[in-house]
Amino acid sequence: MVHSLEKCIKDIKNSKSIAIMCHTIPDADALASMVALKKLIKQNFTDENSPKLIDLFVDVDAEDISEINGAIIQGAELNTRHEENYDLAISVDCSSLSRLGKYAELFKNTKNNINIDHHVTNEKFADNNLVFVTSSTCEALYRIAKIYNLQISDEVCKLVYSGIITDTNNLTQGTITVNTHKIITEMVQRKISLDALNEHFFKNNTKSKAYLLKQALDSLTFYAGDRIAFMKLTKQDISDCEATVEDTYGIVNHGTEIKGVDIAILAIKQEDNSYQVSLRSKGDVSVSEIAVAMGGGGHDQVAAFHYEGLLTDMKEKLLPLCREELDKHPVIEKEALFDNSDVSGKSDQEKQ
Ligand SMILES: [Mn+2]
Repeated sequence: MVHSLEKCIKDIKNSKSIAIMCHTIPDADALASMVALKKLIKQNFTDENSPKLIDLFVDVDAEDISEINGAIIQGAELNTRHEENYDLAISVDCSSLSRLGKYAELFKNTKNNINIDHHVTNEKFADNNLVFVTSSTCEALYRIAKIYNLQISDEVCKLVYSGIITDTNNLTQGTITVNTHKIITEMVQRKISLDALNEHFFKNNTKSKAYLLKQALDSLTFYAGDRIAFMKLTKQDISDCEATVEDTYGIVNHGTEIKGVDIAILAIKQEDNSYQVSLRSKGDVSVSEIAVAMGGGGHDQVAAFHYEGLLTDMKEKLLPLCREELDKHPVIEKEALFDNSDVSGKSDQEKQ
């Protein structure tokens, strides 16, 4: 890893033009890692003598980026191609070449390319693949910056923090490690206003998103002895609620918040009648292999796939896979979380 990391840093130093891109239908981690990477490169590898052209690309319509995530890229120019051929292309937060959407071509055709990501299912599609098992791509970038002793500005910290909290549902899921907490400690020590970021990402839902959630909850159905919670939406629902595609993020988590539910599914019918399906799980139940079997990918507890065909056919394939996974993890009675036997009411004298 160190070797390829060194080569990446060298490539970044030596490139005069760089195209940074992330996956289509970008989430906060994808957008924040693009902007953070651009800032890191500008702050550490450029000056008047060695200017660099750094362009950001993401295959998405502007109206499909929510106000909340829009704040991340505000003022950062997107999708303007200033160069025909770039010296270097870097993809962030993207597990496969095809997820770059229409910019996959640009990535593939750039003579040097780097893939920085944290998805365990990453297909290592670049010349140089930096895939870290971390909470988020933002955390991976921060780690790289620390390894190379790069200058990390407060603004970069704010972006990194945003990527971490959004990819871990406010530190409640995903691959959170001691390192994740160390980074947050460093940010608290730097007196970065984390409260404002928490409020922005977690207490800032639009009315449209609330209506969309209502619509999704209306469709809630249970399977496998109530261990699977299934919800569906359509693109029509999204426009009826005046919501955006991004407003659908997080809705699937409401399924796993239900007692006894181990797998939550949200299927969103697209305009072409195909389905974008999100999967969530909790405990030891993993949805990553299920997503792969359905043609997608992701993490143990967070995964997704795209399905061409009818909803009934999709469910006929998906639900048995889920049941198979659930059979590997039978319901066991949960141990008491707290041990209060030492304060059970009887006085110590009585016990003797
Ligand atoms: Mn991510």
